[in-house]
Amino acid sequence: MGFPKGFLWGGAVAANQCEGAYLEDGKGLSVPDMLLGGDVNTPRTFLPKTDPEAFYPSHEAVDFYHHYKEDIALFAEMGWKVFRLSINWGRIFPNGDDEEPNEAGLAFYDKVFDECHKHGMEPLVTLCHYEIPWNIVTKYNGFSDRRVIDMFVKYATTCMKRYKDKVKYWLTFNEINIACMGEGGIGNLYGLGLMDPEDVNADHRIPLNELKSNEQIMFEALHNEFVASAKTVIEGHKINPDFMIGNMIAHTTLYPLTPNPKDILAAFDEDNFKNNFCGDVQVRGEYPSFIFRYFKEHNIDTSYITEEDKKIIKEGTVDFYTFSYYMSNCVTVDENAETTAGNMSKGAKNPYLKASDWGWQIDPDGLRYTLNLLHDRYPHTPLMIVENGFGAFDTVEEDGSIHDDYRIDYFKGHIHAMKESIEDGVPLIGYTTWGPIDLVSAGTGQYAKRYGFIYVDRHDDGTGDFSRSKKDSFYWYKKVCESNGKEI
Ligand code: P53
Repeated sequence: MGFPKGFLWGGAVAANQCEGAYLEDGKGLSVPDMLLGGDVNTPRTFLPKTDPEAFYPSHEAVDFYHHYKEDIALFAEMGWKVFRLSINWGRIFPNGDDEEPNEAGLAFYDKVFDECHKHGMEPLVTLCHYEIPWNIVTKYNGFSDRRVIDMFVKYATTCMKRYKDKVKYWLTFNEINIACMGEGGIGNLYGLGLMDPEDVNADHRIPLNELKSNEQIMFEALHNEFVASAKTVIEGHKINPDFMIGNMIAHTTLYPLTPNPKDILAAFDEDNFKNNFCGDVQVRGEYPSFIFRYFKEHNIDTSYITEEDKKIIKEGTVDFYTFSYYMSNCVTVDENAETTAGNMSKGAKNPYLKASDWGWQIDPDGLRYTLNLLHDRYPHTPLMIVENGFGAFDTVEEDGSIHDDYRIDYFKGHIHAMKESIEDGVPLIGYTTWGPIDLVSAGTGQYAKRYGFIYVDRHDDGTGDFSRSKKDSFYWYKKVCESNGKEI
């Protein structure tokens, strides 16, 4: 059977991780602009009073802002059908609460989308990929303030009206469930724009995982994002009924570590909380019953879930379900079990799997399992994998070549798993690999954690000339796209 005709092959980036030009053409500051880099053992730190001496990786990133023509031409050379990117909210509404949008920001994305179409690629746009304007954090405490719902909807509909004939595929919030992934300040700040006033005004570096967080506020803010997302779906369909508007879930697939029924249940509960809760709200249009037990046991007052909001959430369900898949983890009640390395998405170590240098366990079979689980759960909803990839150190040989067979191996396994799922009858419509061009890591802020088919000469000490070159994986993925997945 193989991949269906018209399958959407491509790659995915986020504005804050590739554009740079962080204050150009009227852009306002956003959350990632306040973050310094870390590494596998050292969390990123937050430093709100921008320090001219410090190195903020998002400020220049890989300078896609000035290289987009060259980069899109390289993507097209691989035979892509789709390019997933985010619009940086702060380019359009620099403070988030501005009356009028910033024309220079809108004009930039016009040029980017025109360039995509010139090469026969559909843009797939994420409206908010960890890019909440900084002013919304400091003035409103992010999405905890209900007024931010309408600010987001105004931003989203401004984009949807402007680009209604250029963009068909939209995603509302990147990895909306990141707040449930147990990383304290990271989920709260990246995903929801929440900060304690004391932390906002800090004049010293604070490790991201040490930012203060409060579950009651977190769930209210998440609820406000659900409402903002649903309203965007409703309004978007009025702007263009052909729009496909989706959600986006960070799917870390979870297995019980042992056949101990306690482990089975622990994995089941954690999977519901981390992976299913947000997806259920956005696909089925209502809060799943299991989450109310969690709320009760954690003393969450749910009076913020109003009848009016419930109607909006019911009406604004998504047209397709999209997710990132990088790894699987194990869950156990055994507190002495060995855990995986890395500073994001920790779990118990699976003795059958190898991991990347960042401790992310490599599990292509888990992707077939995940696709089938999701199809069972949401039988009438098309699925799309919008992030999958392998962060690794790359070595540039003397002649400039980069032999990244480890990356090719990773992709081979995962694309094979997709093929298997399609045989199983899963309605998978597309696949965009993460970071097709090297970019700044969200978790660690590193350049050295490279994902690309295209290498960028830019390093964690701030050196490099931003020149682009093709890795071996570039030629390999080109064959995959051009043969519609026949040649893996
Ligand atoms: P980095 C954690 C777990 C799974 C996906 O991640 C995650 C995260 C947060 O780091 O994020 C997504 O760069 C995210 C991208 C990010 C990518 O995964 O830490 O949507 O912005 O770059 C890879 O290696």
